[in-house]
Amino acid sequence: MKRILTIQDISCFGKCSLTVALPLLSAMGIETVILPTAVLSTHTLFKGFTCKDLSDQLKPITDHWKQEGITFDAICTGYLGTEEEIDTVIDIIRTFRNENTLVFVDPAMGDNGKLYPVFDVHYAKKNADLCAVADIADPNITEGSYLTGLPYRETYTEDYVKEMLSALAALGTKMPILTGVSLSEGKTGAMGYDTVKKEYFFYQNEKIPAAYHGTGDIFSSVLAGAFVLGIDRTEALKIAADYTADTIAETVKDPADPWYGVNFEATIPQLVDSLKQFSK
Ligand code: PXL
Repeated sequence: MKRILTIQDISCFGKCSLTVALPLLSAMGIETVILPTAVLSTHTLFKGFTCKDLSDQLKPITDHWKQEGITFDAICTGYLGTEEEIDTVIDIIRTFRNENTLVFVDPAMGDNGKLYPVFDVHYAKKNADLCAVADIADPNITEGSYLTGLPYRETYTEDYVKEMLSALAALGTKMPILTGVSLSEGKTGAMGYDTVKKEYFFYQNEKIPAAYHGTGDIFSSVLAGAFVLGIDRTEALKIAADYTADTIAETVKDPADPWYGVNFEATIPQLVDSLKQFSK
């Protein structure tokens, strides 16, 4: 069984970061080891959330794993929190990485042209150091713009997406993947660049006119899981994008309108089905 380490916060209420990565990766048949970087009462889009930083625990926990000889097929990072924490996570990646480890970075820090209110441009720039050690990094266009210094655009051409992918590759990421990319009216999806094969790849599906928190985390978890399972990059994009779209469609039907997070639990059977053709 493949084993992933996922490093991000645990927001007790709110369906994001570890509370989606753990169930989704487990459902995908991957042993999931968690390293919580902070514990929050809710994610940061709620007012008055509490936050206990766990940075000082990261080193003792990972030192113990090292002593035990624990290894990972992949190391994934999501929402972190401080610049110092990013440095610690880079150290952890260096300690546990070998030639077969997939390092997957989701530089979660903003959306719709803006950073989340808790972050500033220094934090955004520090994320570029993390992307530099990544095999795969999957920012959205907002994050890509903060990482590369290219202007954020609401409407754009394929050339703009390719320019941003090149700028992300120049940071050191082997396979940057931009998310939330719309290459034609009514569509959305992702486009990536494989710096080894020098090839672009993309997948688009129907855009559902609804926005919920946590969809980026869901997309990243499933995408990272699909790569770890050895699924081809375009198929991996399709699995992650279709699962995210199906989950948004399911959530739209919920009269409770849970803006704080999607009903990903309801669509786990679809995710599992979509993987059946790849099981060996
Ligand atoms: O979904 C990204 C995310 C993860 N964790 C926390 C957040 C957010 C986005 O706002 O606040 C704590």
